[in-house]
Amino acid sequence: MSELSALLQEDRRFDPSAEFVKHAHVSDPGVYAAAAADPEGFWANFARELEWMQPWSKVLDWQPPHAQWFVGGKLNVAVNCLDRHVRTWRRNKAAFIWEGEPGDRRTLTYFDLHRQVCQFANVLKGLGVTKGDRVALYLPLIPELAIAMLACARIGAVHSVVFGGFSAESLRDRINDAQARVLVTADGGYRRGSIIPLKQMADEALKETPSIEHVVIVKRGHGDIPVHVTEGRDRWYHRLMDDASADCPPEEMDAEDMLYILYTSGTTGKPKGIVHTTAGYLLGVYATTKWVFDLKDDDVYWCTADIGWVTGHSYVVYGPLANGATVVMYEGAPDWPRKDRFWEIIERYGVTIFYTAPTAIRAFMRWGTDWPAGRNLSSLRLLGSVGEPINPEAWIWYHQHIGHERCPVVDTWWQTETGSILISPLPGVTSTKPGSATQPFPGISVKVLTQRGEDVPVGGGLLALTRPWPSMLRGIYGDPERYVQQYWSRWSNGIYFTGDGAKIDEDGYYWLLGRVDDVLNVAGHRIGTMEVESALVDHPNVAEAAVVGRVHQIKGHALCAFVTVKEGVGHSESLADELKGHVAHKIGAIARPDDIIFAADLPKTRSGKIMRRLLRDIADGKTLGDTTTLADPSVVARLKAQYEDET
Ligand code: 7RM
Repeated sequence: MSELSALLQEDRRFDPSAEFVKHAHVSDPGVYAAAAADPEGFWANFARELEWMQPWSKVLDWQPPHAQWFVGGKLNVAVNCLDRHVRTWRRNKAAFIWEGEPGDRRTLTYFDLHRQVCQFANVLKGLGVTKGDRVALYLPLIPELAIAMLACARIGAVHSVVFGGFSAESLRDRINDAQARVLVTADGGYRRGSIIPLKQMADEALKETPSIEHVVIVKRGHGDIPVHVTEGRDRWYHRLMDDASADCPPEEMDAEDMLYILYTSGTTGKPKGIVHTTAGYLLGVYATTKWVFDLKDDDVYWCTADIGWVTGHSYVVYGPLANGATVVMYEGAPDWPRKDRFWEIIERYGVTIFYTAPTAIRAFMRWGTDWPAGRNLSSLRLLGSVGEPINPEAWIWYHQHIGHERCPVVDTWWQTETGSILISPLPGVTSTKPGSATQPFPGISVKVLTQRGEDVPVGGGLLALTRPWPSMLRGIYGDPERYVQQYWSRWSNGIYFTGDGAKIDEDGYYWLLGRVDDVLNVAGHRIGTMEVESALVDHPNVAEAAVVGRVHQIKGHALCAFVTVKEGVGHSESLADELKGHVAHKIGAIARPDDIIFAADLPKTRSGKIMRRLLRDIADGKTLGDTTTLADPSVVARLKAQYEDET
């Protein structure tokens, strides 16, 4: 692999500065050995920093592949994120500093947030929601989304957030899979100056969601977003809140009670409902937010992710609030109205910790250094990256032009399933190498294995997790078999398969190499090739479709769809556009294919499997490798010639 050798030539190193080390939460490299010698003791010590209603009797009960952490312990996530701080000097500390894309601004203190969470918890109770019920949240990036999540946590309801960029059909499928009783949505949100009509899309979904009894609508717009209110079913958030009491005793939750479900793409057409529970998840996000970001009370912390993704759940809401941090939230796009919107926000609020995705960094690089140079970024002291491998050039650019060579860069590897960061530098300890996520977090056991499960001490293979960790997923909602088969069956029962390729270098540093399954990472978003294929073949003119990722300068991967059409249908530009629109309508704009390539045939093995590897090579313009297992090798040659003609 040529990408691999390029990575291994990356031998620049960046040590933490003496100044940073002096004040860091962790500066002693001994934490690694101590945690490795007694991982359960390590997690138990950290767990004592949380607030418990009843202590646990056993740290870990591991019946592979089912783990229970902090057995017998009772606690409430909202208490840990709010009440605990409200009782201290943090009562009037800013919890959220929010900015809407059109420029509206709001600040909520911990006291404000606590009150509104309690009120909304009472609203949910008033609608009949009780412990264990599912509540679907389809909202823009506004404080009410975090309020609704925490309100669910307070009364023991299970939230399922659906990213506002997903289509009505995607929302419908998630609501039905989770059997949600209540949907909380908004009139709409703002993105690049235009309105996303969430309620209108929700209405479309609600035609086929029999489990939903009530809909709550947050008024986000300024009267500029039309909403249809269905009497008896729909209610305005602000009206319900006006009448709600701010007194809501928290539900005592078992350590293993469900906290939320979040759908993510996998290797089949149907997204998986990843289940996270109370204590282990809270501990994982609490510990990693504190140590990886070196979070202190005077920090102003900004993670740019949308709350609709796991990064937003863990590092906009639960992790930072559990730490009592001040969190910046921004609703919109980085280039609206100008390409320095992020740098303007950092300057305005004095952001000290900034966490974003490589795809954004590569876009900033393309826009040029004048934009960040025109703003005062001197408040920054730490930079983070997440979502996909960061190429060394982007890492160096980020370090130079945003961090002014003063800020450590933490490249954090994790997944929806892992709940919290598992591989990352500790900024006061780790010497970083651009492009490497460096080392497993203390207490985490990682290995690189071959297909057959042999240990790879140095070199490339598949990334595996060899011990359970507190914030691990507890299952796939409603599908226990898929949980076992998807994650725990590649090797021995008890070794978790991440779906990622990785390489360990001579210094024991991990280099993440991207997905090895049918999951693509497009602009930091996880998209299943099968989902896009299903959406394409759903179109009446399409016979077959195969979707692959093509290497893309900014987005990491672009979606490239090879399509065969039905008898009598012609290949045309207008059909290609129609198919792109069809996918966007079915799944959401994030899944809109970049290229549609009409093919006479798709290359298949003799057993009829589409050879995606060959299609990937065609899309990347590589010379083709071995095609001898193909049923008809000429299909590929024709396709390649055609692709080169068309692009
Ligand atoms: C947090 C998140 C998970 C997939 C994962 C990887 C990729 C995430 C990094 C990364 C290289 C990183 N959750 N990934 N972080 N690859 N370096 N620092 O993104 O469930 O949406 O995606 O993302 O392939 O398996 S996710």
